[in-house]
Amino acid sequence: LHRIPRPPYRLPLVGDVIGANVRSPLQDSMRFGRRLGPIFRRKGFGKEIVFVWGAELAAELADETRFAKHVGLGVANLRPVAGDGLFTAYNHEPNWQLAHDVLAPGFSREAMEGYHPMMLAVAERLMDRWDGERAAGRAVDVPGDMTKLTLETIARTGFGHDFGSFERSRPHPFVTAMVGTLTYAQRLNVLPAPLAPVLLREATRRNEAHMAYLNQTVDAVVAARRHSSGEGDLLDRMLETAHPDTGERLTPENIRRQVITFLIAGHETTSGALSFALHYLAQHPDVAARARAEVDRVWGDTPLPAYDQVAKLRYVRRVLDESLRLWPTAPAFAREAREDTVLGGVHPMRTGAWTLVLTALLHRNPEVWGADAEEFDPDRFDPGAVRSRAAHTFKPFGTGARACIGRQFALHEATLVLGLLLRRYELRPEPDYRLRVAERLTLMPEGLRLHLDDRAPAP
Ligand code: MNH
Repeated sequence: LHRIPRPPYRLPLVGDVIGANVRSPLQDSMRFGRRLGPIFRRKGFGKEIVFVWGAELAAELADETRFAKHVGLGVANLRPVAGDGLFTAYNHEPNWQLAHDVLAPGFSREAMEGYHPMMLAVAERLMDRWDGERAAGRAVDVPGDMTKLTLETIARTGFGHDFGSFERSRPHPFVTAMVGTLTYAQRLNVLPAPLAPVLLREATRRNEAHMAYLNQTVDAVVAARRHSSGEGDLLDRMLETAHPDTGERLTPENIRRQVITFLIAGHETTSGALSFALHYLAQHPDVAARARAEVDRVWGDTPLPAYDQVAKLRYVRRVLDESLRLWPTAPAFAREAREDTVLGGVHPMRTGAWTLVLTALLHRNPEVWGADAEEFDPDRFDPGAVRSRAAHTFKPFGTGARACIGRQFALHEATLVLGLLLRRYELRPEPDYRLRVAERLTLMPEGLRLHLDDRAPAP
């Protein structure tokens, strides 16, 4: 460990407090990392964490024969909510493989094609609302509305449930409870474990209430389905499908964990990704014009794009990738050694020892992305540029067997929505807006509001 650089100032007990802010552990770590180099450590309240953002080291950690997902920190803190659901399951828990095999077909091409009309219907609800705001000359609350959109999308496609988000002026209580538990799970990371229950007594009580609300909501969704039937959505798979080889089924308690997992994992990060992309489009009118021209060319006058027309928006997709490069909304993931090993030929790791891959900084590593790595430029994702880049340097969806199961779902939904919005609106930023990023394990642009203008006639 002594070979790994750490910040110079360290107090007993509290650790590297200088420059640390409990509300922004990730952005603090990015600042430390830039100074300390591709592998570094930080200590807070007795916990020492090793971070990696060097390209070679990250590529090594992606080797599934030597490393695997580690359920630690924020992910482990979500165990009380999400239990052995797919995202929070330990590698050795049998319910991971079982649920993975039962649910994977829910993300096949055929399944996605089935979700497409529902995704379109939700996007139209958003545009109805935005048309009203445009007519009234009001700016829209981007993260708030993207959260409504993505929550409705996963709830309807996955579970046949309608939260009625667009009929509400305030966020649905499910969202408030979810944001509460995510924020709480993040706070536990930055407080000393023995003191957390004391310091967070009030917060802990609130968190219990939030978890109870999440459970209750999910139980109601499942109960409703037991009396009717869905059309082969995720919930149907959970309730009806036996494992093709073993015939095993998910238990009711595990189904509850999976539903919570999918309702949260299935919307929070996509909402952030869409919000950052809209921010960058508003800040870069040249990029927006190019993307809009592509939508016009590929979609023509079809009022409702077909499933196949979405993946053809190559440039819109690059805008999304570039946004996820700068602000990967799940900004880190943890990897543990399967056997005793030596990382980078210098850092010994025992079986089970783990490190955090700091995706947000790996994605800004100048050795990979060049001296202008901090700039927004979708052309970095031109096929030629991608081919000439080292492998394992773009990891917004994690890596290996435990990588994101919802990747295609998120990319389809987000590309579709960006296409529809670009076709309909010109996005104008508020003149004095400076990007601030809020952290609650995931990332979100804080206070982002955009003005909607009628589209300028094509030049
Ligand atoms: Mn998603 C795992 C990022 C959208 C459901 N997701 C992960 C991981 C990352 C991630 C990173 C791996 C975490 C780790 O290694 O500890 N996910 C994203 C991002 C988006 C996203 C950036 C959107 C953009 N995720 C979605 C959507 C769904 C979903 C949409 C569901 C519909 N994700 C999951 C699940 C897992 C996961 C479930 C856990 C998979 C597993 O461990 O088997």
